[in-house]
Amino acid sequence: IRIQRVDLRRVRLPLVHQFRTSSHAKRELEHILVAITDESGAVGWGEIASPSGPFYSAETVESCWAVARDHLRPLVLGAAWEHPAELAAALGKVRGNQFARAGFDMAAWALWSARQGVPLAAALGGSRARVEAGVSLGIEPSIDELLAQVELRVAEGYRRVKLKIAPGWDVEPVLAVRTSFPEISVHVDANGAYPLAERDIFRHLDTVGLLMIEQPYAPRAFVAHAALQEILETPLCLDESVEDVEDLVTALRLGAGRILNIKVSRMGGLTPAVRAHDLARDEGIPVWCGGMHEFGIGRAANVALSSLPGFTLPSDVSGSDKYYARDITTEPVVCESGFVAVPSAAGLGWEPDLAFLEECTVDRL
Ligand code: OSB
Ligand code: MG
Repeated sequence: IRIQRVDLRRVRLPLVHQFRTSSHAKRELEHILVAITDESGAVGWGEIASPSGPFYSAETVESCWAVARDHLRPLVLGAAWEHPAELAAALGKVRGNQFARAGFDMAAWALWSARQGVPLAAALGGSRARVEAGVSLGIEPSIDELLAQVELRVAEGYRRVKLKIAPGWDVEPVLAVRTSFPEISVHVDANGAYPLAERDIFRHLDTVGLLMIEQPYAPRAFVAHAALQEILETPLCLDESVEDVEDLVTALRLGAGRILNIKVSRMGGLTPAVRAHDLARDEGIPVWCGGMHEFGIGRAANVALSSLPGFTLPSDVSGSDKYYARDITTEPVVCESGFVAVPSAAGLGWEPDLAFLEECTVDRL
């Protein structure tokens, strides 16, 4: 396969509900879409779902745009490949910049699976017909507003909620949700907001019956996570810490967590995400697929990835409507009774809505 054309566009969508994490709040998102066209005219779409600012990882929309334009696009235009893993290896010449690389890797898998005539999920090794979805709830202005959000999502059929926590917004809101909704599974995500000396909050959260505690400390703090895991019953789950498979090897060796959140964006694409899945499965670590508020293209990739056998915990693959009044695909991703159906059509399974994309595109190349 030779890619003859690479189109990049920056696309903006408003969020239906403000989302606040320990680091920042957002009301609209700008992601970069990558469309690659091969010699047969087949097109594959990918999404670079980087946040605007460098608060989740070092990347930003601006850095992704520059790296995509100046480094990844030329690499993709120059490469010949038979399988997406070969293209991913070529993209690996660029260090870091996982979000940017992920968009190209995703586009290659979408194109390749369509050309093979198989659904992306099957191409990746997935076998599930539907994947269990959870929702991620941001920090709300009050506990009552948080409880209202949980109630809404439970009424929609979700049975697992993840609550964002931060110093000053942790034990109290988590206990309130736990006691008001005893039947759902709850997990918390600190996005690395706690100082390494903080133990008491986590000892307290350890008594609440949480599914997991996600990324309590800073990304590079593998040793601190291992020390915390030793004193807790609740599994720790790494997110930001694991940017490549070698980080996972480090985490496993140290015992820095018992669950892994795999994100296509954070790992640099579907190719490394599948590798991380395989390694975690061999080591007996349950995994789930994390999200970055993806638009329909990235969301479709998350659904496909979540169909792999090691994804035994609910993933952050909520329906498009959780975030967007209208998604960029002709059909939205739909969650029913807590599950998203895995498409059986060849390729990504969702098509971009080209007319609507024109309306939300703010820049292109
Ligand atoms: O830590 O999982 C995270 C969104 C932005 C940055 C970090 C995270 C998130 C989410 C979104 O929790 C989950 C989703 O896409 O549904
Ligand atoms: Mg997280």
